[in-house]
Amino acid sequence: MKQDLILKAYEIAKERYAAIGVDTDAALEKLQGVQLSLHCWQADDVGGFESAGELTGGIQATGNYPGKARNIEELQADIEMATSLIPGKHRLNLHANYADFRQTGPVDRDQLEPKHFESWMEWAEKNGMKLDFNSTSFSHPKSEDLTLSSPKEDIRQFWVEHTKRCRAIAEEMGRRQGDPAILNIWIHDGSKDITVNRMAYRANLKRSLDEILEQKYDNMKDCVESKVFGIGLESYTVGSNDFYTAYAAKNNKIVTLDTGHFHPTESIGDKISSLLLFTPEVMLHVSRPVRWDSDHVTIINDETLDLTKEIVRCDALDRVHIGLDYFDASINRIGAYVIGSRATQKCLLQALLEPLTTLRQYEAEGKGFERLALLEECKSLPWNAVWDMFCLKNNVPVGEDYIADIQKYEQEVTSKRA
Ligand code: RNT
Ligand code: ZN
Repeated sequence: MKQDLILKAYEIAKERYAAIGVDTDAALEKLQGVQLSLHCWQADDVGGFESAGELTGGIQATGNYPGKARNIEELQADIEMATSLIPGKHRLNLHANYADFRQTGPVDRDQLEPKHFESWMEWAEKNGMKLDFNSTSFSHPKSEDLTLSSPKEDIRQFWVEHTKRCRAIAEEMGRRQGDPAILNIWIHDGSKDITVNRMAYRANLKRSLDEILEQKYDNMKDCVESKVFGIGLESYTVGSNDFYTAYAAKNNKIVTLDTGHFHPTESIGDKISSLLLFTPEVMLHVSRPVRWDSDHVTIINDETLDLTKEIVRCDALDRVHIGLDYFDASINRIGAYVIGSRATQKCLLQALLEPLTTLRQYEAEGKGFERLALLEECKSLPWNAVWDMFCLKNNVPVGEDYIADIQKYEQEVTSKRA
């Protein structure tokens, strides 16, 4: 798109927003400060590079679009490509099953150490990306229906040790990057059919978490992620929303809200203000559930807008970490990264452009019509001109121009992967 057109459109939008008391330059500056935590697992369908084993743990990436990353070099190249098309600076959210064993030789998950992520830390530093981290309880021979909640002491201990080591790795990442790495704990533990031991498994999980979290660290933060069900684990999930909300509130830990992990009409946005009154921060896994926890690519929709508006209305940009978590294997995977990241940023920008002062004044005065009218008008204000300006400023393609870049990368790189 022509630069002078973008600049002209921005000037007009700036004036239009100023008329309702919104400073577009300030919104751009705030958006610039938001770092998304990009999930490393979109480009290889959550496979990781430990072994060629199947994906387990009740999650599934559907589709077989050609070109998925087959090793760490390819994954890194794909992430570099994706981030070159996403405005701003972002973080990378690594999973424990993406360890690099090329220098050290392979070890089992209860033996992982920071050195197994050395090459990732070096790569991240070179690329100006900070890291976050996730323990991996799935896709492993010891990954039974129950892991941290297992009544089998050897299985439970194995996963306790794994998760402790993941915290130590996150601590090292955080120390090196001078900014805490966030360690997310999601386990699939649950039961396909009716269980008569709900309490026992939850008590085991509580005990495991207490053991795991005993060691205090300064350069990492812990968060726990609930869900409703997994595939093949439909009747019971040990780490439910109630379980982790209570655990986090009591232990001053962070809750991860995955937008696919709730009942279909539940508002994830509505949870932010409640959590932030009782827990230090919130981690998000932004995704797009379609009929179930399907992990479709995030787009601009009511749910994502509702979520980003709540973050801004709670004045909580510095307490909410925005991670992405979708994995679509049916379309170009790098394109999926770019669509979902840019959509999340576009939703945030719309949130930052709300005339909150006026809206709140209306509300205080009991002016319900005026509040609804202004909310409605905001939907068609020229936020897209501000977005184009953001892309221009960040030297990334404006509008649909990135489609061609992804097609070119597909032609030259990913289509050549057998
Ligand atoms: C699964 C959870 C979890 C995973 C990643 C790969 O339902 O959302 O966050 O997607 O650990
Ligand atoms: Zn998630």
